[in-house]
Amino acid sequence: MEPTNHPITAKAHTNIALVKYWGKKDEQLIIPQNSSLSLTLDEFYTETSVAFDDTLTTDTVQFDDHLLSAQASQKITTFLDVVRELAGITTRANVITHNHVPTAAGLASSASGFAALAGAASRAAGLTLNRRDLSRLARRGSGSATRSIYGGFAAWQMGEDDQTSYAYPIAEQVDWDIVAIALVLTTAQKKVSSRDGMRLAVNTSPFYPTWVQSSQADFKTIETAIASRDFETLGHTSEQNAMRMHALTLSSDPSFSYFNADSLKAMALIRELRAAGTACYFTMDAGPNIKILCQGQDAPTVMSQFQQVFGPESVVLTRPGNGIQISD
Ligand code: 2P0
Repeated sequence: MEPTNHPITAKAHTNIALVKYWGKKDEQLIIPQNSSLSLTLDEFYTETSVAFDDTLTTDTVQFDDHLLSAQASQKITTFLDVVRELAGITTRANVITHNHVPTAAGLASSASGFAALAGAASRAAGLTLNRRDLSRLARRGSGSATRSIYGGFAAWQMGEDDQTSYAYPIAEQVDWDIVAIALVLTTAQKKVSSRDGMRLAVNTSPFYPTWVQSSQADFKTIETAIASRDFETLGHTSEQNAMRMHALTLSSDPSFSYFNADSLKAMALIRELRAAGTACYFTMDAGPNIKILCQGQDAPTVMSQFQQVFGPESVVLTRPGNGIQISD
């Protein structure tokens, strides 16, 4: 394979999991214990350029205009090694990456980051991968990146090995008015990484086998709700699934939590809004920020409630986003 003689740029959006990925059965290849399902979001994305260059002796990574140290770019170099092996090359690369997240939202995600890197690096290395193979490659960087190859609703089929663990589209064009409102409650780094948190759950939570079972039931329920545009079932099941994932952190040894006081306050407010008749539901990942799922018609009401409590800059409206785009 011959690397291209010019940089290749890819743009990939982040995604919010409605059925969460939490736990691996192969740490090296990132094969998950359960299938997951997500909605790609338009507002948060990563743009990455990659050029392989014979004159380089090491990979260089520029991240939001800062040059990363060799230590900070280790995960990227390890990922580029996977691409080099696939392409049969040893050439080092220049990587330039920008995360587009509004007002230092602290929502930067390894999902958009490794999806964009997989797209740009594979094409720059001379490979032409179809989207399924691109999702398998993105998976090697970070599990959630597997799903960010596709727009709209996407699923990551857990599979059992490198060939069978990939993402596929469920509905790339979302023709109903569903939105996610991101509540930015803190921009602080999380204390327990997803990677460490999920390993601890697999190894120590007595509830882990039940999680695997119940998440598969949630997957089927949400798949059906998407097909029938049943927003309430989708929202309710997503919220339940998120809380069951967080129950794994509480039941790990040592136990920990991604909640902070504001997360609990936001959840209580969503339950109140719901009791008063607004169909809105929450979900939460490996950090205290909350995402609210609702329909476009209810977004102004929901947003104004949260703007009053947490400040206008903490509330960001996002809609279903597109799949990966790669320059020629
Ligand atoms: C998800 N999360 O499905 C779940 C829900 C966070 C909570 O995937 O170890 O950065 O790189 O595969 O993908 C975040 O974990 O973890 C994640 P690795 P990743 O979106």
